[in-house]
Amino acid sequence: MTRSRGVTCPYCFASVAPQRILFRCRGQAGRRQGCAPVLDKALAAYTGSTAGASLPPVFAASGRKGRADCPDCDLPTGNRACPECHNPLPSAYCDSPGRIVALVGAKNAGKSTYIAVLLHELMNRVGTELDASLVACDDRTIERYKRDFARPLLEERRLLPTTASAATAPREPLVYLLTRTRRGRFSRARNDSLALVLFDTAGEDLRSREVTDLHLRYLEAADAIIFLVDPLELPGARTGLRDAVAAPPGAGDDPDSEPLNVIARVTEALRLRHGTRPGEPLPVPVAVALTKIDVLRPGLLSQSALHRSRSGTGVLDLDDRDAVDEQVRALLHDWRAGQLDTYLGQQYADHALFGLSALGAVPDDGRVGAGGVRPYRAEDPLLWLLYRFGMLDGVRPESRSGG
Ligand SMILES: Nc1nc2c(ncn2[C@@H]2O[C@H](COP(=O)(O)OP(=O)(O)OP(=O)(O)O)[C@@H](O)[C@H]2O)c(=O)[nH]1
Ligand SMILES: [Mg+2]
Ligand SMILES: [Zn+2]
Ligand SMILES: [Zn+2]
Repeated sequence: MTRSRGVTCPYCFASVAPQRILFRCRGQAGRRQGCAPVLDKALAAYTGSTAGASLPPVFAASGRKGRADCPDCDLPTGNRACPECHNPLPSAYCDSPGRIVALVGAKNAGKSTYIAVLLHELMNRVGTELDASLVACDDRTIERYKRDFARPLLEERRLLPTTASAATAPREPLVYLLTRTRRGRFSRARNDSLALVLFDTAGEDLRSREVTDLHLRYLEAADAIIFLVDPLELPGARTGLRDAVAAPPGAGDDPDSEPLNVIARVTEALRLRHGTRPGEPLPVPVAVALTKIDVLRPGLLSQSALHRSRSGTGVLDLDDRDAVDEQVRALLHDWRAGQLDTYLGQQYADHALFGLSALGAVPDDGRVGAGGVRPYRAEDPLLWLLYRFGMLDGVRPESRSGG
């Protein structure tokens, strides 16, 4: 993928040349005589509120080394800001190749739940496995992750509310820096960093062709797509469900929310940016995941690739990958959703199929099941994307030719 050397602002998705990045004065702290806070109109326009928008001023400077002196108070600052929306551009974000991962799917597909669980996995079990740290790039990300995702779902074990449309609530991305230490056999350990931008879209906003401006820019800026599909919404999947699981009321009744129609709208947005001809496949890798696979009959999964846990050795097991891909493809075809696979194959140069469960069990009455959140293969799509981005090795344990 070719991208300009600039930075894509993770808040407004403007593409910013490095010399245009602004600095923000560090202001008055302790005995430091920095500039006083003033209302930042650009920032207030972005958040839709003046609350929290009174900050020390921004200024332009050639700050190639990541620092500049404030023209008013002479104090040096390393705080950078987007010239368009004035949101902070964390230095780790400016300095590392950023990858914007668009997480899309119909209403109720499981996007918010997935974000909560995936980030938690990366900060804990999977992070350890990969020798990787996941660190939030700004304070708002830390706060928002805690308030909107981790606390309700993981601590209080309540299901997350429907995500509000971007038309009514300002959407904020979650911006993280993922750093992996790699120890090559012959070379010294080195660190690879990747800025990961996740944006929790409201399924509601992907229902119509008039996707909001912000969504359009987000989708156009995406380096990879994770597309979540709820098997409960696939009419043909009903026979494969556990007896206790009822399809959601009205499932499959709204053609605008059908997975194929949602991905078609996303694809149209991506074509705008890439300027590809209609018959030409898009270069953006797409991970398509069936969510909530805990609702499937146990018999459907036994002796299948999806039933096995991943080996978990800090590499991508390509044999396992092929087997899961095959199995999910077979499930989609059995469920009369083979069209989805065919469409993705036509539109994208590279798509991979996954099956996962963020919760690990069917929730009950608005709450996570009694055993707590027990994710199953939730990290698989991200591992594949890391592999595609060159940050994770792929191996074939069974055939010794790989590696
Ligand atoms: N059985 C099961 N149900 C799940 C799982 N993840 C989510 N759900 C159910 O799906 C519902 C919707 O999940 P959300 O994560 O809020 O869905 P969303 O895609 O963010 O929906 P919108 O915000 O409306 O676009 C949850 O309230 C749960 O009932 C899972 O792993 N297993
Ligand atoms: Mg949501
Ligand atoms: Zn911006
Ligand atoms: Zn100043």
